[in-house]
Amino acid sequence: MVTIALSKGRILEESLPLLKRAGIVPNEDLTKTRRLIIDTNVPDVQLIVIRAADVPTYVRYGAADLGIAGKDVLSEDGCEGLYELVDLGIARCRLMVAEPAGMAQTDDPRAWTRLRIATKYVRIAQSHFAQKGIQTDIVHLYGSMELAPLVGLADRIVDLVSSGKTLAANGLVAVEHIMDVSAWLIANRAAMKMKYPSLKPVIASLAGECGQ
Ligand code: PRT
Ligand code: MG
Repeated sequence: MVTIALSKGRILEESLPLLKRAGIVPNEDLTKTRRLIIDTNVPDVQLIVIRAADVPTYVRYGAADLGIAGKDVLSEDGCEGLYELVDLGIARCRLMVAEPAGMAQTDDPRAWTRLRIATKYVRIAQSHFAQKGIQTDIVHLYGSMELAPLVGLADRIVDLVSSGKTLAANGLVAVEHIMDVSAWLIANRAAMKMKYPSLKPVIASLAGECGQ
């Protein structure tokens, strides 16, 4: 059996067409079912649907052989014991530093020395600013980072931006780019050795369908 870990939301929406073109179709409507393990039309391929940030953990422990996760989640995780196999080029966005538009009028990122940042990407933010010699006080949140500067919890945020509409709706502007993000196919290292013959066609068809 080959188990592929996916997460609800954007990754699932954009992975399903990719899986379909690779010949893998779930036996149930994943957006409706409450089931967490879903069989597919391919007898030895099953899907599990979990939280985005949990995908590297399931794959690391071998509970899933393969997984699809955003580069943001993978960088924050560190990916120890995992292979990052293929950039699937889906669920694209950018990890940015953002601040209130009023502050941005006079703020110069080149002059930053100490920042109070709200984010769920604690490791990425710490290493990004440390490399630039900027000290940080990080407020660790699990979501809705855009709210933090509006209520004085932090001055700035590190968060994902795709259309920019969420920032704009909250009076924020992006002032620094940290990384481009897209979803990657990842694999458990031991499974790549022990189960390679059964993983190979799945990896090859997914890689083929994303144009790599
Ligand atoms: O729901 P859960 O808490 O389990 O996890 P999650 O909310 O992170 O899941 P999900 O499905 O929203 O995102 C999973 C993955 O999608 C992320 O890890 C990214 O790799 C990728 N992705 C791509 C995004 C976005 N684009 C994105 N725009 N994830 C989140 N956003 C959010 C962003 O955080 C911000 O709040 O959308 C908002 C900004 O969007 P725009 O279009 O207004 O700029
Ligand atoms: Mg979500």
